[in-house]
Amino acid sequence: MKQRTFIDSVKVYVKAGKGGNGSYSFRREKFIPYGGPDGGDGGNGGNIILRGNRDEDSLIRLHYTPHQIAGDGGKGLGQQMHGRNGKDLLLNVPCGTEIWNADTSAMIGEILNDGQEIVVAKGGKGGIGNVHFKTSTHQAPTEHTEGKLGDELNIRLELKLIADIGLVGFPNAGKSSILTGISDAHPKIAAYPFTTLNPIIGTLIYDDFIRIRIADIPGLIKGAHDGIGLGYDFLRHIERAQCLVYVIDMAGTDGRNPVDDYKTLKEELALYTTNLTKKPHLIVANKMDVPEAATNLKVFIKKTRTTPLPISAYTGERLDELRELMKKLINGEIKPGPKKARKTAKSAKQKPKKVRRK
Ligand SMILES: Nc1nc2c(ncn2[C@@H]2O[C@H](COP(=O)(O)OP(=O)(O)OP(=O)(O)O)[C@@H](O)[C@H]2O)c(=O)[nH]1
Ligand SMILES: [Mg+2]
Repeated sequence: MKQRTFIDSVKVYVKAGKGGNGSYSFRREKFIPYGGPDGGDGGNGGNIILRGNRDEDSLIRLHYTPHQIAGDGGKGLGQQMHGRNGKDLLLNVPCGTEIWNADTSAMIGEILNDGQEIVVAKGGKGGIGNVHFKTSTHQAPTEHTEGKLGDELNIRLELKLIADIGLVGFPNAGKSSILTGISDAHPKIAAYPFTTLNPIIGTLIYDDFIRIRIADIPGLIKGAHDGIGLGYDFLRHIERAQCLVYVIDMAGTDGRNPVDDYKTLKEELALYTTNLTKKPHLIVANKMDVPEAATNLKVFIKKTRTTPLPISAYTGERLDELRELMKKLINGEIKPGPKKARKTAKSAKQKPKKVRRK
């Protein structure tokens, strides 16, 4: 199946409706001479409103319709009739959309929840009809006001998908296979790098109805922070994730070295604008069904002084354990960091540095 283009940044011109003009008219009826003013007010212009919708997962709709114009308010009429209000324009966007004023670069707001609404352009107020200008000394006013113009601006929308946990790793490490194995998502899986081109969100639902959203993003490679490969741009989608899961291909497919992969991955995450290695994380050793993986894992543990969870997305081995660990990770029950760092900190506490005597 062809993957749909993923759009995570769009510029949209928005124009709210103009207010309708106030009317000027006089009551004319048989047997009622000097009926007086009866011009009604104009209707208000329609607003442009962005609304969070959990079923949307990209900004593609707005990418193809970058001009959005709300309805104008109707003009006021005689017999004190109020003009109709212009129709609001509701635009559905995914949760996690930031809204910026593209003309001034100021932030307008952020849609985080399903159903949350933000008015990005306010419709103009309707004008006032001549009925309101009547006073005891001014019985036949012709004054009335025109409707005001609505807001008109360019906005820029930036999508940062909201997930609790982000899966990071080299291409082909098996991130999408893991997501498929543990959640309801069905990302594309294949034996070539950069199979995943767009971030994909899967939801883990536990027996106690706790839900955890997991993001699978395109694989990272060395030099990603310099724009090499695909994945770096997509790190912004896991910038807001609470925790990360590092996925390491322990089989060393295509002559890869798991220890080097781990080090490079950490370097690339550290070079991101907000150092992503600071997030609580879990290391997963995938492809343990492959015979060489066991030896590689031993070397990996020794060299990196970490305790990865050995799994196989292919056979499903220990995926249940991974699900439980993910829950613990989110609940802050897992203390991250390599063993070495913790050990050094501990030993530093126990053995104070000796001061050399002269
Ligand atoms: N033997 C074995 N193969 C696996 C395992 N997990 C994934 N694979 C295979 O590895 C290849 C890559 O898997 P993907 O899940 O697409 O990897 P990915 O990390 O999402 O890759 P990108 O989207 O390209 O970054 C596929 O051919 C999978 O069948 C595993 O546990 N064991
Ligand atoms: Mg993938």
